[in-house]
Amino acid sequence: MMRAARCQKTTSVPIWLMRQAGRYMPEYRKIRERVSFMELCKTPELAAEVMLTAVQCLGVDAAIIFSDILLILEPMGFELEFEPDGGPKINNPIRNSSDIKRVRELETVEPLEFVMNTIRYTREGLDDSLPLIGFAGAPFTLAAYAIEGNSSRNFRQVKAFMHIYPNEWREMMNKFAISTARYLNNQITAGVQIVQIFDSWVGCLSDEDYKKYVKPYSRMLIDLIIPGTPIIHFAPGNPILLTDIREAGGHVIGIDWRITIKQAWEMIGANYAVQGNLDPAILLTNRTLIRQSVQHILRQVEWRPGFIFNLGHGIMPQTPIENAIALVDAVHEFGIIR
Ligand code: 1CP
Repeated sequence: MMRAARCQKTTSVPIWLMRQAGRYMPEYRKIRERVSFMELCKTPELAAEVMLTAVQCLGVDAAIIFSDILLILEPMGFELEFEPDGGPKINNPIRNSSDIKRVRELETVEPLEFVMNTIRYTREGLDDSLPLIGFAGAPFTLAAYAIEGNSSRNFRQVKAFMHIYPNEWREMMNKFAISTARYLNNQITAGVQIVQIFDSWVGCLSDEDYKKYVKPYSRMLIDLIIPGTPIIHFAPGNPILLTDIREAGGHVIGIDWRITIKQAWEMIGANYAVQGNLDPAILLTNRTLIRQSVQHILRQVEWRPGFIFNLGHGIMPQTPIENAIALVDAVHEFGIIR
């Protein structure tokens, strides 16, 4: 996984899955019967156990810390809750220009020390050969939740805000970039080997708006990260943005299923590693179709160095666990590099 992230030759194709620990797993649902999602994130021993169980059950080649991109919003001045169905809710979202004063830069990671402890416990329980991935939300995706207040389909409020209040937008995006860099650097010091930046909803923008309202802050964040740790930049939803996403930074570019790996690599350039890009819906089908889809993706890769197999977005809660295992097994079977 580490060699692939650095575009070096490997003997096999590494695989991990976004949201590999979660509601599709019976062990996870059992733990969630007794603790809320937020409590689980804030109980490092339990959070580590959830991820270690998933890694062991699936046989993946990396662990990601069990946490959430939205937790940083609490110490930055937002009242964050998760609904019983798991959906996030912010009780004091940003709605006008004066609200921006409430956004506090994260000056110390002390309020997020539980994440650092999750890293320590997970690292302790994880096989030495497997890397641990740290993560955070990118400035735009954090801003989307801070302004919309919950999950959104059309992102109308965040888009309207950035067009109407460009100065306040800049101020807020700067705070998200600086705070997130501090958070990720502390994750690195606490023991993660790779970091992934999730810009999960940025695909709702045009390339022009991405360049103007988002790219400078994603770049600022990435430039502030301690050199030497590979960075995965995952910004799905709109393949037109890929050239700009690569320019914003990162060593590995995350790809969704809307574009083939081959097309993506042409846009991004051979010096970058790519991660992706199976449609998570394929995991709702059957073993035969999953195995065919794996072979189809691997054919596109043509054994080039710098490929990490993953889904194009998070695993769906309806996914049968045996299908997720079949995927990992198929990548390990067909991904041997001669
Ligand atoms: O296995 C893992 O990867 C677990 C760690 C993890 C990660 C990396 C969780 C646990 N969340 C995330 C990242 C995350 N959180 C993202 C980026 C990934 C992506 O694009 O899918 C996003 C957008 C969130 C925000 C969030 N938190 C959502 C999405 C809501 C929306 O707008 O659609 C949800 C449902 C949560 C809660 C959450 N986070 C994680 C889990 C397992 C859950 C479900 C909680 C539960 O009901 O138990």
